[in-house]
Amino acid sequence: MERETNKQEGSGSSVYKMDLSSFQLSEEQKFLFDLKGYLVITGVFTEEETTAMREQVYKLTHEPGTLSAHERTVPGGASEVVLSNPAVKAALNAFIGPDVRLDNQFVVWREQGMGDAQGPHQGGPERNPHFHYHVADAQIYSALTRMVVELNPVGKQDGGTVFLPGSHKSNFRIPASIKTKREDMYEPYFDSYECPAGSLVFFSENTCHAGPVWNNPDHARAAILFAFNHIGCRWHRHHNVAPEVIERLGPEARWYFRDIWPWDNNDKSGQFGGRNVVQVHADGSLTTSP
Ligand SMILES: O=C(O)CCC(=O)C(=O)O
Repeated sequence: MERETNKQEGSGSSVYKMDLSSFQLSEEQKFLFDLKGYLVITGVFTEEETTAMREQVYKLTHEPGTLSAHERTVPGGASEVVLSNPAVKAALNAFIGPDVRLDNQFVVWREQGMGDAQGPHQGGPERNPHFHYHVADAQIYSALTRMVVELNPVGKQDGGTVFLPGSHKSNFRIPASIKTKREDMYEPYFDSYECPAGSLVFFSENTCHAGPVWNNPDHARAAILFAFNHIGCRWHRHHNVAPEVIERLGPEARWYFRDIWPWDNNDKSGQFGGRNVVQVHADGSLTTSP
C-alpha cells in the first residue's frame, strides 16, 4: 500500500493506491487463457487460508446464524484474503486490466449427486460486444470474468466446472448438438480440470461452460465463485454482498466495491485526478468513490 504518494496535504486523508504489480502471470498462462478461455492456477492459498474459507462456506450454506454479520457473505471474514492475493490481482490485471470491480459472488457446497441446474451456457457471439471477449494492444479485455476458488481437491471427473475450449471467441453459435445438457459432460467436447484445495480457476463467461453433477463421494465440492468486470461495466443486478460485510472490509477489498464509473468530469479540484478511488481517512475510516 502506497498511501504517501497520493497524500492530500492537510486533509488528513489519502487515496488508497491499489498495487496490482506484485506478481505477474507467465506468458504461458496468458497464452492459455486467451487460447482456451479458461485457466487453472493451482496451490494459491495456504492450508490455513483454505481451511478457514472452507469452514466459512460450510457455515454459509448450512448454519449461517453461527457467523457474525460481517462474515455472512463472501468476501467478508476468512474470504477477504482472496481479494489481496497477488495471483488474483495479477490475473485480473491480465484479463480485465487495472480498472476492475467485483460484479457478483456466490458459494457452492455440492455433495455427491448435486449439480448446477443449468446445462452448458454462453460461448460464441451471443452477447453484446461490451460484454464480449476482446484483445487489443496485447491487453485482454475479458469483461465478465468468473473466478472459482476451489476449497476441496477436484479430480478430473469429479464435477468441477467444464469448458468448451476456445468457445469464448468462436465465430459461430454453438450447435445445439454440442450445447445440449448431456449425461456425460466430459467427452468428447468439454475440458475438465484437476486441482488441489486452495486453487483458482478463471474463465471468461463467454466460454461455454457448465457445473456438472458432483461425483466424488469422499468430499463435497466447496467453492466460492466470484465474477469481476471492468469498472465501467456491470452485468449482474446484484453483487450479493451484504452492506455490513462491505462496511468492515479493509481498503484493499473495499477497492473492488467502487461505484460503476471510470471517470469523474465534476472533479474540478482535481483532488482525485478524475479517478474512481477509495479514500482513507486519518481515523482509518474509508470513503468509496468520494
Ligand atoms: O457451478 C459451476 O461450476 C459453474 C458456474 C457457472 O455456470 C457460472 O458461473 O456461470
